[in-house]
Amino acid sequence: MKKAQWKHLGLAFAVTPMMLLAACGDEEANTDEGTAGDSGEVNYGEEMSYKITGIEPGAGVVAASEQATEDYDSLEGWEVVTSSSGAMATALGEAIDNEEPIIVTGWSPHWKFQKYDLKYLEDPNGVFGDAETINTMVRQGLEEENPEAYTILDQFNWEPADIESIMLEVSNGTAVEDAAAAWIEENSDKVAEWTEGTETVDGTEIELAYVEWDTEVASTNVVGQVLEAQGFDVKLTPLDNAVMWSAVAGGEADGMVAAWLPGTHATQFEEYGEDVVDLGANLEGAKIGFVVPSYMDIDSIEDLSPKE
Ligand code: PBE
Repeated sequence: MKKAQWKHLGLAFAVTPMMLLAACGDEEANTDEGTAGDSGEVNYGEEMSYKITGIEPGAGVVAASEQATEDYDSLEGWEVVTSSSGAMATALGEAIDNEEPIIVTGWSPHWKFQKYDLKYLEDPNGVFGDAETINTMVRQGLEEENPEAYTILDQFNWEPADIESIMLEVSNGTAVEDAAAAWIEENSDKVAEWTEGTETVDGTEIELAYVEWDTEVASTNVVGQVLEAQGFDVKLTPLDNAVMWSAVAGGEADGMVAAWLPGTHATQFEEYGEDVVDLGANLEGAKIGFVVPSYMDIDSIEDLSPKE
């Protein structure tokens, strides 16, 4: 179901030098039109006002994107405009409807790859890191004080296809509570592995922190419902990224299933890592980077042009 994101890799190396040559020779044609020169190359930067469509300011992918605008000569003069994950998705949808260029601060798993034909821009400098895991972090003392919840959180583990199916439903208008409940019902075997070896409780409180990113909304709701079915009194608390980490580190929240490592939340892990308990990956194969519609005629961050 997931699109092959690397299918353009080979092509990029062949195309890039040609495009650069073409760009040098066609400067005037490009400035006149603002769109296509004789070579057929498009000045996407100008069309996008040298703006990258970001999400919440606290997100790791935004920090990495800002880093990219500093590291890549091709992004000199570009700006990452922050907003929200929802606003980014809306902007992406509108651009695609109009076949306009857009660069978003993207991540996977995400429903956008199922709904649209998209690609990651290659990142030869490695600013966005490689494949990541999403880890579960809990507060110190949870294992002793709330062993049943600790065990369920520790055993929570699923695949990109699982979370994507929920995210897609939600993006199509289903309430996340309903999408999570339906997934749980259809995946009782998987859920049974998470609760294996635990006993039900009678209203023990458990608070999970999360950020309102599509991925985390889906995962946190699923885990919350599984805990609820085991008898817990569950509270889900949406926070800013840094606050989520500090809440678990300080024990205000019991845990979270939203730690993107090793790259995306490296700063937060460095700051709070010693004060949280890392229960390891709940999902493998996550990734962040610049994402563009496949109709855009570029493959790498280096194919963009600095602001003139
Ligand atoms: N995200 C989704 C988050 C982690 C989960 C990639 C938007 C971030 O960038 O911090």
